[in-house]
Amino acid sequence: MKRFIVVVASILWAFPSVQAQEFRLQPTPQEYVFRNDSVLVPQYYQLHAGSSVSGQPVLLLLDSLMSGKTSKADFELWVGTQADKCMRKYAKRIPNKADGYYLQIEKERIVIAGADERGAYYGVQTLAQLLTRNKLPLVEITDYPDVPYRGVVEGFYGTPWSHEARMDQLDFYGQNKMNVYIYGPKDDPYHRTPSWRKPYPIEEGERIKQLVERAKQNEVIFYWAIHPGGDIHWNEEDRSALLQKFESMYQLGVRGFAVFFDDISGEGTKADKQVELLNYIDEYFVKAKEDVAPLIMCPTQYNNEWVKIEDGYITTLGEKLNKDIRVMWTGKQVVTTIDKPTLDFINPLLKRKVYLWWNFPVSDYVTDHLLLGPVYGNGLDIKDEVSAFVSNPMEHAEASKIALYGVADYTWNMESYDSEVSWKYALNALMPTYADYLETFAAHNSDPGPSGLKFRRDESVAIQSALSELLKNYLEKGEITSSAYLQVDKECEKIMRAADVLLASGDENPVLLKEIHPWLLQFKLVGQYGKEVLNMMHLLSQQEAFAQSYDHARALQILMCQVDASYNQSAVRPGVKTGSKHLMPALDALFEIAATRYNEQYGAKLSTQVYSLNKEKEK
Ligand code: LTM
Repeated sequence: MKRFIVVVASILWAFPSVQAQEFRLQPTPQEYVFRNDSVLVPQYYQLHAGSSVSGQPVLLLLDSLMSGKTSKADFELWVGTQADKCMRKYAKRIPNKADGYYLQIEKERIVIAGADERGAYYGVQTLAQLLTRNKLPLVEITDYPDVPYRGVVEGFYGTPWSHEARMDQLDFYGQNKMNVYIYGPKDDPYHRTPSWRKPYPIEEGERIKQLVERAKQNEVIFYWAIHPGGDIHWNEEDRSALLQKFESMYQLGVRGFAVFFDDISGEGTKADKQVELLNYIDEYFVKAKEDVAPLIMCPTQYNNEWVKIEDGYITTLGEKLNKDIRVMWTGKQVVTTIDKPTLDFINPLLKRKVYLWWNFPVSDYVTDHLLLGPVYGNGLDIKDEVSAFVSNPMEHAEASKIALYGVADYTWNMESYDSEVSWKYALNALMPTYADYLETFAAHNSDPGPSGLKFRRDESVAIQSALSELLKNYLEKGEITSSAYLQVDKECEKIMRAADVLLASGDENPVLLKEIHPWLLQFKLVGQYGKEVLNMMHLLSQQEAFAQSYDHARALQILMCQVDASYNQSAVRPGVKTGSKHLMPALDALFEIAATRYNEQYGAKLSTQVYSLNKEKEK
């Protein structure tokens, strides 16, 4: 139970500039009390920093946030960890949890006391959020994460993130209190077959150095993963090739290592050989170095459904892998939400708490879709069953932040996690000015569509029942239900408006805009199409007007096919799908019914089938 949670009536008072959205701390702190008072952000302050944080990111961040440091100021800022003498007074208030911190803001002082150095850093990150307001609220926060390691595994197939995207992501992780980034893009040849044995060319090595440095500044552990299983020979030559590669990464500054054996067949899948290699790396590299984080591995059987107890793969890992080696796990299936029974099954077999590799919002198996919906469906009772929780994102780095924001919130404080609330704040964080428009877009771009992996998400939630009511009554009774009709009509207008506003949003978030551009073009057409299909329904008694409406709807179908055939073409699943779970199927069905009725009524021969490029090619 939380010790105290009093808030929040006063928060709006404390932040009079808040209009669109109430102020909220991200991720949601464990315990906080806002007093009904505030203090102006001090122009000058006297800094008292404990020696445990000197020269650390915590002070760099503080410096970047608050100018006016002077020994003469009355306002004091105390920062340190429980290892510092100057923090003794607060010892009882510092949570006894890794990455935890205590933050107190009073009229004449701020105190940031970390359980450890990263905790102090997170205290400063919380202060950074409070500093975005005109005045600082008087507050006391006791905070720590539920899951010890939280973050991202760049582990997808497709175009790896750019260097700039990765640098920016690392800042995002720091701001959202995520402490792990695992580098393992499947299509980096130096990570996987064929070139895992080779060192990076000098320029690429330099970029990795920069990533490591940026990770450090953000208190993120940078892991570099190797994926040798596709062509590894279980001999000394390959073992030393792998160790040499790790050594070359160590020389670049990397202090976290992982070995992935997912998605392979043949020789590389042998459990006893994997164990032998991993234990060797653990003993003669990871532990011998003394400054390297615990080794992580991804097994070949990496989800409950694939476990074959009888072949001994999982039990061999469980029994023979050194205890310190972390084992990744994707859940019940490859792409799925995570529940406690899944973990109750696998943890005893592996004899450790799994290092969760969550395949969301990754879209490499459905590249024609964007996965921009809320993070929901994971158990709120699993914090004690996982050693870490990392999310595998989309190749669209900026768009992935919508989900990553939710993952950061969920893994920090499960009990308080509210997926809808978190999602809305995520949208606001990405596009403060146009958050409502982005929400309209994201609400219709959440579901991956049908795939072999059978993972589905809610989509178009607000309009779902109106769509089915409209369709059912039109199909079965030939009736237009006016409330549902108006709701769908309004939504289509919202869609067109959102698409235009976002397409013209310029400087608001150009990186995001570039990533989602093809889907925005398609989205606008969907809105226009919806409007025209609704017109068709309404105009059935007016032959000429109906025919014009029909022509336009048909033209929009052709334009949508053209967008689908022109953008995102190199992908596994080429094309651009939007609103594909509920909206488009309902609109297409309404189109077909309206056209059929028209033909019956006027003895016409309009095509009643939705235009499709494939059907045209077949002709
Ligand atoms: O999930 C794992 C462990 N491996 C791969 C990922 O690289 C891939 O991104 C996801 C989603 O397609 N599926 C996998 O099997």
